[in-house]
Amino acid sequence: MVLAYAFVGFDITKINYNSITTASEFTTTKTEFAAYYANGYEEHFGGKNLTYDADGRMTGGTVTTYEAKFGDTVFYMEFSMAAAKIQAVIDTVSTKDDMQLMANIFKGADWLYGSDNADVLKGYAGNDRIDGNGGRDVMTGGAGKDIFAFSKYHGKNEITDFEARNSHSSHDRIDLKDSGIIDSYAELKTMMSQHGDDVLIDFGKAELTLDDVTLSQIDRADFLI
Ligand SMILES: [Ca+2]
Ligand SMILES: [Ca+2]
Ligand SMILES: [Ca+2]
Repeated sequence: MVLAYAFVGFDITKINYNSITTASEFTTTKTEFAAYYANGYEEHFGGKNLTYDADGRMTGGTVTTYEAKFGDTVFYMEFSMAAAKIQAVIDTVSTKDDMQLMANIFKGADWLYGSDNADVLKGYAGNDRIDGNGGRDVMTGGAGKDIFAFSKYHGKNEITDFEARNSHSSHDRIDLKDSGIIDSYAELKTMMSQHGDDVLIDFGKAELTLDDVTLSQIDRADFLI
């Protein structure tokens, strides 16, 4: 299970570890591989038994944390991956393998927390819990029965692949238990409308768009209230 937290707007689909090859300074210890950029940005991989070759490339051990910092922490995640696999991704210019790495890291049941700014969060396979928090977030659950948390403190969020129970055997749900907005499905229903291909749930200030979903596909079972 991966725990991922964004503290400032973060786009998980834009991760490109090849940029590490452009960093100006590095830390290469048994427990940390860190890259420091001229502009102040930092990337830290924490781990166990990390080993390196003469060029400072990771060759062995396990990476268990990743932290991006720009002054404060921008993004943090806890996971487990062979350091050599991450190094292989650092070595290539293509971002295709970065996305494959993310799909691999997030293949289980994960928890993803967004910042108060605009985030792009993706759960990939597994039954994930995704909470975008404030800001205009774009969330993708991927395969599996995902739960998207939403409340009046959230911004204008979008779920790109909401799988309603009526149309999918393994379906996603929206958790409104701590929403502070509604306490019945009847009330919720009055806030839902069809906007083109999408269902819009208008909570006033906060808004949730379910892409490519029709109102007829949505029912009480799609929500935790
Ligand atoms: Ca996942
Ligand atoms: Ca957010
Ligand atoms: Ca899903």
